[in-house]
Amino acid sequence: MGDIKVGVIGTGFSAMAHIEALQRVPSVQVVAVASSRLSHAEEAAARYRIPMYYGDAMELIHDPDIDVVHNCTPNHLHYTFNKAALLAGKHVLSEKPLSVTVEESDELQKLAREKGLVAGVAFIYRHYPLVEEIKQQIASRTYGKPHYVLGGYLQDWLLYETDYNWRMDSRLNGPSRAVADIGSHWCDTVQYVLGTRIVSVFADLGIVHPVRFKPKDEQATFTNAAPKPEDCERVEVDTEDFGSILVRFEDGTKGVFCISQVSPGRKNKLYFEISAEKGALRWDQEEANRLWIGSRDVPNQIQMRDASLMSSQAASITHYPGGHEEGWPDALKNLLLDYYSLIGKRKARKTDETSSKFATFNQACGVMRIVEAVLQSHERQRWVDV
Ligand code: NAI
Ligand code: SOE
Repeated sequence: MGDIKVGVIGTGFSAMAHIEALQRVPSVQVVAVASSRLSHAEEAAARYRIPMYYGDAMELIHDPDIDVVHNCTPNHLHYTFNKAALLAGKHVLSEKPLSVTVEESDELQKLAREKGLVAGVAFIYRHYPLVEEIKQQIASRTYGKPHYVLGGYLQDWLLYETDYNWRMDSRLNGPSRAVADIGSHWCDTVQYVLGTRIVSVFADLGIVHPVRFKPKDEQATFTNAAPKPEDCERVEVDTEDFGSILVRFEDGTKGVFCISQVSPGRKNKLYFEISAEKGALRWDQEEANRLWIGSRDVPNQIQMRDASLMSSQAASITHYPGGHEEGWPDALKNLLLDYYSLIGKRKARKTDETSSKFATFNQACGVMRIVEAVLQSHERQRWVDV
């Protein structure tokens, strides 16, 4: 059993993924789970053999046995639970976005720094082996200096007016939906890879369904079947379904990305293509084990994820031989291995903290500033500095 004791708040998609990934990290043990519904926490505890469960997240946060809190709740609860956990002296791994406003995120990153706690955000995509490989190739200038980046993050799960989720309610989600939910991942990943920050944005956002059908029964899902009108209420939606965003980076690189939760056939397509002096590199989350290398003078290449062909940094987060496909759950495992390695060093009072790769509260606060600048740019229809 691991000696770092973890409590997970939430029992939904993200929380279950965290619990499963935590079981792949040698030094930790999940000792408690909390949900707003006690029965959900009890079910999750039984399924994953977790000894404690709570119907109130604050009880988990104040459980003296717990060293680290994972906050896997809807966006509007990130600030409250992250803050309470830091004040209780717990390390925190929060789901993204860090909060729903820049002010809240700023307060959280300051608090984490003051308390000296390990505070990370689950920006998972930087933890894929081939994303790390691209980062290393860019840093070593294998293809020269980058000048242009394009890409996007496309999904289709909110295509129909009958697709509904708490993310449609801006009181629970915050003022930005597609940008904060998936655009935040794109910005974090590309900033990580390029090693430079987005400093200016020009955005054009859109809403396909200003009115959606919300199931009266909270547990119902209409993903595959058309709902009956009597089972729904019509609700107004004021957050974006899609958007196109021009970006400028601090080092002079320019770029563009699109985000959409209403693009048929695109399930979880986070992709980016970096053009540099002597070549281009492209990665697509839906084909995560392939790296496209574009050339002007020789045929283009596809590099498969294979530790023996990659940099030591990328090889170190590759766990299976080439051809044994790794994906989203493996990237989450990598994030946790990285995060808990730092907590382990703290426990052992080792001072070398420089090699951590996970997104800190400070970096996630920077992403919140981009999200806010995007909303302002769309409203004012002009460039906005981050
Ligand atoms: P979900 O709706 O599947 O789960 C939310 C969970 O929060 C539910 O179990 C609910 O019971 C719990 N909850 C709600 N209010 C609570 C309260 N007061 N106390 C305790 N628990 C409470 O939502 P999902 O998809 O898991 O999203 C949760 C968060 O995770 C979001 O912020 C989302 O952005 C993030 N997320 C991040 C991913 C990533 O790639 N890093 C992947 C999926 C989600
Ligand atoms: C829903 O859009 C979602 O689950 C996001 O919340 C995640 O962060 C993303 O990784 C996948 O899609």
